[in-house]
Amino acid sequence: MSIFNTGINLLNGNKVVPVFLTISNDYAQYAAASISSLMKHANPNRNYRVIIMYDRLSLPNRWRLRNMVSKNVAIEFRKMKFNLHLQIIRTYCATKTGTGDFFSKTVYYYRAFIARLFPQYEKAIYIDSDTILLDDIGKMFDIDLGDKAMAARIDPKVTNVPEFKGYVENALGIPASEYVNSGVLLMDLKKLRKLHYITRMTDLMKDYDVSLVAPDQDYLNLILRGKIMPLDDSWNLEPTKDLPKDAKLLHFNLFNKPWHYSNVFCEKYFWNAAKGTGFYGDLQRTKKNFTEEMQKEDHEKVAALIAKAGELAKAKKPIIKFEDK
Ligand SMILES: [Mn+2]
Repeated sequence: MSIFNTGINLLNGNKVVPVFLTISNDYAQYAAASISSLMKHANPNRNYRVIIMYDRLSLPNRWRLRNMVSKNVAIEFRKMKFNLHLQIIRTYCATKTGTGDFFSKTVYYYRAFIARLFPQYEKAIYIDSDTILLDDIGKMFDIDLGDKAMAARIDPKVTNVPEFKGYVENALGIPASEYVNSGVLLMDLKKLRKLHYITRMTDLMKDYDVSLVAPDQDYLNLILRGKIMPLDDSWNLEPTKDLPKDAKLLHFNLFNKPWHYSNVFCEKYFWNAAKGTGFYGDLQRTKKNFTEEMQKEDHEKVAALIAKAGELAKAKKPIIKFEDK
């Protein structure tokens, strides 16, 4: 069977597990490792569709990702086309975030479009490209959301870093114990459509002249407050020395990427997954070419982000007032 046929029979299956990633060329290498780990742990009796939303992803990179397709995991692409919401996001990124800012790239915001752009799905998963699966993602898909619009993990960086905690509680007005990380999401797309999620997000971006610390994640928390179910920690774990036995998904969040640094906790899971892809050589080169100068910049970015959070944490009242209409 040619690769053109593989996956076609998945199109009509109503029990397909849709998993979204949003990338551009510089994410392709580690997104490949994430997808490879998803395939390795996929249930052979189930069908999955990995849907890559992209902007500026070269044809060779799309080919290499497309070639990873397996018997029960289809790989599809959706280029983000111009629309007014995207224009608002681009304007926000160009004017409210610095060039060295982690969130200056519009690709971070594409997850907000999933409900709007894919009306054929009622439920879907989104994962960051800096994740590695250690278990079947279909198990997360099966979690019953009840009356919630989403499931996501309470963000450990916010509960553990005082500047982030102060920022979330004072500037956003959300208790740290409720604030979630947006790197792994189980979404009820019907509910998100009903809430007009993307419109609410871009309305906030237009209406408030503020530069947030983690913009799309902050907006997500503001808009969906009270509508999010806490996802078990095992589905969005930060790398540690000793992983808990029930670990299901690793998230190399924000800093200390294994493709940049040596002796990163849990790096072996990443490199093992990367080996099975056509991007292994690229990843080795990326790591080799990550100079001391770049490490220094990386550390400065981290420090700047924490300092920005610390500054905004001084707010006497929330800087954004989201009204649930
Ligand atoms: Mn991440």
